[in-house]
Amino acid sequence: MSMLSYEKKYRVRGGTLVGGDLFDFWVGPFYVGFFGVTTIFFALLGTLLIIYGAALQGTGNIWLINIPPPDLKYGLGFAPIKEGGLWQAITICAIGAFCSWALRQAEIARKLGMGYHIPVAFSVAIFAYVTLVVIRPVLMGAWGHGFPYGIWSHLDWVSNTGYQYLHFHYNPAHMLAISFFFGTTLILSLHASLVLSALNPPKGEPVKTAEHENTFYRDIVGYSIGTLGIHRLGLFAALSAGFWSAVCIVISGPFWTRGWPEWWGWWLNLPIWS
Ligand code: UQ2
Repeated sequence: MSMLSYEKKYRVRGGTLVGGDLFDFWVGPFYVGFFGVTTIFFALLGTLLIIYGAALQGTGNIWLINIPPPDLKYGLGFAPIKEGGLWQAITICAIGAFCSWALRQAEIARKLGMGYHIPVAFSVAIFAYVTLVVIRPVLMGAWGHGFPYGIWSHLDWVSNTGYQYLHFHYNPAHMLAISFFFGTTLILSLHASLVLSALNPPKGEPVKTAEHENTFYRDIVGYSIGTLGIHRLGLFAALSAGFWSAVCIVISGPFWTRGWPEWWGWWLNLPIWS
């Protein structure tokens, strides 16, 4: 543990959001905290419920395990445990674990005197998940609109839901989400390759600096966004991908029920064509 001398200086009390000093300690390298305990609780319970669901289904095949949401007839009520109630309990555990994890990130950030960028970023991923299993099902009036928990089954759900709107690629928010996903991989590859090329020169040559990085991009595209700027751009692009993903699915059903190709009728119906 080469970082231990540095870490010791920052392993300080305080910064907790609830419970004061109660869980303010470490186990080995891990900070515990109140939200470490709640994360373990929800994650463990949720995992056990998934294993129970697999046992009920009668499969140990990891690809085929499927825990479906309740039938639409149960609306927004609780369903019997073997008829979607399990999915509801697992959803509660998942949201409990994800939110606990975000709050633990916030507590650790406070201890270290850092900004809240990490919990904010993770919250956008939680938001995308919650949009799929809570916000959209509530807007459509039934938990049955959530996606099933299973590797194969959730892919079927995505495919079926997409075809329900005829051609999901005509969904403008879906277009934005895809562009941000691809854009994120583009700028991360630009950034990672630039940093590695500067920090891994040929044997015997000195490591290069940010001045070299700036100069490379000024030479090739006439502009360098800078070492801080590239990380701001990366965070913006990644969060935008998650945000527009949530938007593209939440508008499908609650706000647009026909095929997405038809949505573009507004363009064909502009008065400028007549
Ligand atoms: C950069 C810079 C970095 C980088 C990268 C760039 C020194 C180490 C990748 C180059 C990025 C540019 C020009 C923006 C590209 C924008 C889009 C939308 C593709 O200048 O500063 O820091 O990693």
